[in-house]
Amino acid sequence: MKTSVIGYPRIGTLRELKFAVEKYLKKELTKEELQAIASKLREENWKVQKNNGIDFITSNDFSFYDNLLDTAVLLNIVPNRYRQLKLDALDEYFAMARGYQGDKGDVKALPMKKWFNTNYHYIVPEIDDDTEVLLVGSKPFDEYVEAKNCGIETKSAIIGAFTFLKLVKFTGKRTVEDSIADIARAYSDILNKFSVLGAGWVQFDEPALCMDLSEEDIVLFSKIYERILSEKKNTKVLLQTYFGDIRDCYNKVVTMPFDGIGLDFVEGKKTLELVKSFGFSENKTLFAGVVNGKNIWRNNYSNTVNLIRELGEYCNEIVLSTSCSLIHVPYTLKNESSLFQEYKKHLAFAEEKLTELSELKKILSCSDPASTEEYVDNQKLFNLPRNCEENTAVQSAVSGLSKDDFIRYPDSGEREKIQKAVFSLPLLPTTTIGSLPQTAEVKENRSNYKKGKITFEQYVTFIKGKIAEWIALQEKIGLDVLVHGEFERNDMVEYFGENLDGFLITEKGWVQSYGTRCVKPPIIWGDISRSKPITVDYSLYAQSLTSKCVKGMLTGPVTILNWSFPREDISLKDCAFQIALAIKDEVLELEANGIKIIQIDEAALREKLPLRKSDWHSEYLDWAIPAFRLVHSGVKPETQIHTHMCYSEFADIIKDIENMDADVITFEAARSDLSIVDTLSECGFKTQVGPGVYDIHSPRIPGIQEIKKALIKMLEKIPKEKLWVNPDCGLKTRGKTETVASLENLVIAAKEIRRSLSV
Ligand code: THG
Ligand code: ZN
Repeated sequence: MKTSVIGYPRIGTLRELKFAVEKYLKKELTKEELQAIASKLREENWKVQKNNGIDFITSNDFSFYDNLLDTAVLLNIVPNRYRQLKLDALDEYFAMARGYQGDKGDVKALPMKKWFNTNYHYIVPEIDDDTEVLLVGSKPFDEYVEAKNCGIETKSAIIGAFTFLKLVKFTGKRTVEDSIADIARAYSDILNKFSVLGAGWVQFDEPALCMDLSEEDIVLFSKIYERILSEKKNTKVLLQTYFGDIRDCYNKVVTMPFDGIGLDFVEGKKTLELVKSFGFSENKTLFAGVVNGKNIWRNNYSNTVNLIRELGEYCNEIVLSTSCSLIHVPYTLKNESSLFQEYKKHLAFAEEKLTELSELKKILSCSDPASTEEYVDNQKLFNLPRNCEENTAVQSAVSGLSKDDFIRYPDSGEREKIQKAVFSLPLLPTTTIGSLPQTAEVKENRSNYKKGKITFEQYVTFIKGKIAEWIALQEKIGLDVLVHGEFERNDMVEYFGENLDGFLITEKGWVQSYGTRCVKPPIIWGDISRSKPITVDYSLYAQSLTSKCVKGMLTGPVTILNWSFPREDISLKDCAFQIALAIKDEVLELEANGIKIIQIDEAALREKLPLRKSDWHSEYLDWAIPAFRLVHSGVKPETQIHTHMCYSEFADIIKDIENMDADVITFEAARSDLSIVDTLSECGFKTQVGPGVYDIHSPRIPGIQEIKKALIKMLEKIPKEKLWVNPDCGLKTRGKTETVASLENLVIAAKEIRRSLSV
């Protein structure tokens, strides 16, 4: 039995790639220096897998920004506006990813979207009518050869043609159908090249097969792969699926001439059932995704051994694999020096998952697996109750919840009237989402305090200084509703993880979110509770500095849960309700202290919507929306509850979003051409809304005219009494100068439109 890894994290155990790319972009590193660092990181990754006995090691899982963008560039899919900048290849690539504003032009970045149900973002490539889809790049071949030169044979991972076509955006008249021939040609050429290089296997990643597929989708998939596979030579093809089961096309796929099929037995609820009911193919290898690539708990060897045995009845050859790429978990527990061994022994990050794969391989090659030392040790771990911090008070509070705990009175229409009178804000009130620039000095203050270099008083004094500086700046800019800026927070989820009971926090557990940006998801270890106020002091301090309203800033329960590593011993629903009760206490304490507007962010609400529509309500929305309602149901009618959501694909859950019963919702819109605005008007959305007027993911400063144009477009669809004016998302990743300039333009634009509305 062999072992395989679908993909490995690439940012570096200590985020070396992040720092190198950021330095390169600031012109503090040369292209050659950046390439050298990248090459070293790739080599380290391959070697750690090799040393852990992995048989199928992946190449081309590296990227300077994103693998889908890499695939687009590989296939010559570069919009003309980027070519016209006449930059060299790497800088053109970064221009697509981040936008470009400089002496050669001014172009926005391509849009970014969430990669299926994960916190990773991909860049959306664009095919227009001039695009000639053609294999022009060499990245996968170069990296394959590079690994070979390190003495390591790899399987190259390439996003498959079907998933690629499902995610790419067609901006002209051309359709998916028109592109089949060219795409298939390009992928055949990829296979041919690998054949010439003598590669044993290539892995085509097709997570899109785990979505609901229509008849047309299945036809499209078959058409493409029939062409690609018909030219297959010596290199074997692995069709790698993940993030669920492939129930809509399983039958079809097992009859097609793939050499291997990778199935997800962790998230794929029906995967085992599919294999058992329809069988597998005699001459194919099953890559069985049994080690969870998305969560950090140890694998239960007894369950896995039983599963593999069962599969053995249907498959001739099985390779043990991860359930998806390991890019969704941190690198290694080795760097966690302050996490107790009591905790650590229950956890497996990427590197520890490699060990699990090779231990499982060893165990399964034994005639009596249960007698092996590794198996016995693993069973000991699972037989002991995990030293779980049980909190019976929280457990009974959750089980005692009743219908009324989820309802806020009076209804939203009544509240809108009451609040209009209380706040007397102008038409089109201006605000920001919450976070303000996390500059080097802000991060340094935090790290100095954590390292014991400064006292708590010094730490707080710095933060208060920043709050005061930005309250003054926001007043000067002329914003209507202010924020304190979140200078005390590393991340909107990790911060609450640190301050609530029941979480474990890692030191170096970084997971890539987009480009060079990483997050450090907290681990939900036990029952969640709140033993002290968390945000009240800084909120009150900020409010004391101004006569304008300062929003209290909280993260909602669904987002805290979605951006943490969840427990698997209680339901997500119970866990969300525990968090909701804790955040509810914070809301009520802010309100009791005179904070009049409280924002409860649900940035990640959309992210964990199940991939299959039939699961949306029963498995997710039916508890996620109530969890949010639970947090704010107890506030006074005149307290205004805001929420914020990232990523604008809300059309199909817009009723559920309305049902959260917030008073104001701000969300991302700029990167998706304001298409959300149509959705809102079509469904008669009643909640006040602030669709972002400019994209904050790029350092570009939006012009006044550009913002006015966006507002005019919004006002065609949204009643002026319901519209707020704000950026797309929090401003933590931006610098101070560009932020002030952008917000100044935003306020000027809002004021000009306001004036034209009142005449
Ligand atoms: N928190 C978490 N997940 C997220 C977001 C978040 N996922 C979606 C979206 N927001 C991603 N956006 C970002 C934006 C900025 C950063 C990370 C994700 C960021 N990270 C710092 C970095 O990489 O330099 C690390 C944090 C630090 O230095 O303290 O800036 O907001 N959980
Ligand atoms: Zn956002």
